[in-house]
Amino acid sequence: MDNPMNKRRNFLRASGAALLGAATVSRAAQGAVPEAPMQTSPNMQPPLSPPNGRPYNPVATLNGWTLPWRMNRGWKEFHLIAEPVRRQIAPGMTANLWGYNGQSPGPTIECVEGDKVRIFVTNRLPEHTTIHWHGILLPNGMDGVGGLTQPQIPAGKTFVYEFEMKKSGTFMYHPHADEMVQMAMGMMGFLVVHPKNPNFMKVDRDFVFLLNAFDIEPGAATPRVNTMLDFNLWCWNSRAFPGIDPFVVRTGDRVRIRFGNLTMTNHPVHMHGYDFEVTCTDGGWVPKSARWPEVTVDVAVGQMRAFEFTADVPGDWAIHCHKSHHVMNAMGHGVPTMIGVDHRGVAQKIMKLVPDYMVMGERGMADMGEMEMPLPDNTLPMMTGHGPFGPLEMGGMFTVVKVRDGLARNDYKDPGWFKHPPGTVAREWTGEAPPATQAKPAPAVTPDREFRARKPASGHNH
Ligand SMILES: [Cu+2]
Repeated sequence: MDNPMNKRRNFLRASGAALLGAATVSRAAQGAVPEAPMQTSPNMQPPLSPPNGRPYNPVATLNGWTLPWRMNRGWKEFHLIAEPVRRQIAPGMTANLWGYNGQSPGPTIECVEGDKVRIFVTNRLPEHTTIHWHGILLPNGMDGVGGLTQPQIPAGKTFVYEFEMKKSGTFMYHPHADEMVQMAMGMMGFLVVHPKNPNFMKVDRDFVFLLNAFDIEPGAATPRVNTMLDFNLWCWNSRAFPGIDPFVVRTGDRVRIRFGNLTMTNHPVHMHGYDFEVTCTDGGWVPKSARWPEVTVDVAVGQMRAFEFTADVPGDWAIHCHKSHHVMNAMGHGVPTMIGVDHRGVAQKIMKLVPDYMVMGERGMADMGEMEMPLPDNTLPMMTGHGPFGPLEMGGMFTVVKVRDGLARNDYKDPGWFKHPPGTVAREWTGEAPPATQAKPAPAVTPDREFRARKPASGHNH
């Protein structure tokens, strides 16, 4: 495309790549703001191995990427650009959001305990903003609360944050200015501080994502920003199923999955096939003696959790929020419960008046996963996705942990559906049906003596 915006992006992307290779900065460039790399793809980019500075094991950002930096006289320098972006939520739907460096969420920032970081923030939004570094221990004036610890960053201006990373762990960043609007529009990002010792709590695969939610009217592209509770698109990293990447894992890998919740409600995140332990929160690492096994971890608003497991059973294991309306896309709200309602006759009468009338939900809603319902443009089906055995009937906060034998260490490519060994899939029973047992009449209940004895005589029951 010939639009000047794309030209700028391509230029910056190219210079971002060059930036990576450069361990030092020329004297002339030392005083200048570093280039801001941009990302145009909503797909997961390979983990970014550190080209300089202290070594660490990089994370993989679901449907996201890591922000390159430059080293400048002992400081790790990053450049974030707050700006309007277009984000594909899933194939078939793109939203007008606000984010950083071309995407929502913004790029993951990775650094190491002890690093001195300098983060430039350029504001290309139509209003002021700030960035709060959620969970990071830092000097008060670097905390990013507009009006309280710093002046707001006006539209068009660049501010700089400088602090030392005092401890390792799992953190995030988000505006602390016009918060309801700016978070409803998708402004947030992940921040990982790796331990100084790369062998501390070492894992083979380390995934990160943020839970976020939008309220986008079917057929529209821009979120409503005054919504308090009634969001209709439940996302991981501004993606909804079937747009969320799978967690691709090699059999035997030690795996960590870290997430933060910037929606306005809690999410019980449930993984099938494994039990796991929460090993980190936004407050820090959880000591072994304080962990307990779980298969679901509830993450409250503004919290972060990381859990770990050893991937010793191959398969396609569902992972999702356990609130059933959070594994659905928009359109779910106005549909009445029709289970058990007999439509015969009624449908014919209505069809005389409304030729396209369709009866929905008489036997449950599963038909809707299969049916190609007419939808407005730029709208995701409410229940969708296809697996190797048919429609998945999911949406929103749902994806799959794909555990496979023999993957290469850095292979995060989708391996396709699991091929189950013969005889290991639930199947239809075609033998003789079990004999129908007739329920025996229940024996007459005789109140037992002790109970009668204890019964209060006065009739007071409490
Ligand atoms: Cu949820």
